[in-house]
Amino acid sequence: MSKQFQFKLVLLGESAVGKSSLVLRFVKDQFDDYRESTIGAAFLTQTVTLDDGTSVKFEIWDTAGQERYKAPMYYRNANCAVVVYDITQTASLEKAKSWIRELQRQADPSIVIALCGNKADLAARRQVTQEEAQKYAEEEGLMWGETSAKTGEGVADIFTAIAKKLPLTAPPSARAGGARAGPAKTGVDLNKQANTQGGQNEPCNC
Ligand SMILES: Nc1nc2c(ncn2[C@@H]2O[C@H](COP(=O)(O)OP(=O)(O)O)[C@@H](O)[C@H]2O)c(=O)[nH]1
Ligand SMILES: [Mg+2]
Repeated sequence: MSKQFQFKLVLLGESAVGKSSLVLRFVKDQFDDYRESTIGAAFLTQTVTLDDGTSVKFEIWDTAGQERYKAPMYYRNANCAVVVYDITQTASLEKAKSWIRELQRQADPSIVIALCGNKADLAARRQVTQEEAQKYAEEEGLMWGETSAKTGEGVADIFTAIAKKLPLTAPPSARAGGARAGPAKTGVDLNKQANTQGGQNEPCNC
């Protein structure tokens, strides 16, 4: 049987950079120009299958509005974070950098962080160059990519790159909190891991 892993992924970034749109594109392959802001935290899952057949299931936590004061709750136990900025808004990169500093200080030290420049379809209005963002990401040891939730460009790539970067052979403590589906669907590794963490078989909804 192929290996299956499950990880918690959080999206962070300034409001309106396209976090919810990226999730919608990744999970449902849809885009909506007029979508309403997310109320509360949305929780979705999507699985990426790697070339060797390993499947990586992401539990995706999308934040909305209340990030500022509830952020630690979102990124607690996160295995990976996608920090999003809008390539047409310089200020959104500054905001992304402040999120990254916070994650580097407060999140699990093994967290995999990807910096994501969204709205790549609006290149004519670009304010953040690829060079600037990529240089910053390199200095901080982050993954980096540009995406367009609107066209779909780069979206699957960034999640697949994260899946490849995650410690798929690491000790259980490096992985997500618990198996959501029953034992038959989640794979041996995942269940073993859930048991070692005090029987947390449900994701944290707090
Ligand atoms: N042109 C373009 N617009 C986008 C893209 N991603 C999101 N948007 C638009 O930006 C606005 C904010 O998106 P949303 O996903 O709600 O941002 P969030 O607040 O970060 O979750 C919406 O009007 C989206 O339709 C993109 O890649 N390209
Ligand atoms: Mg949103």
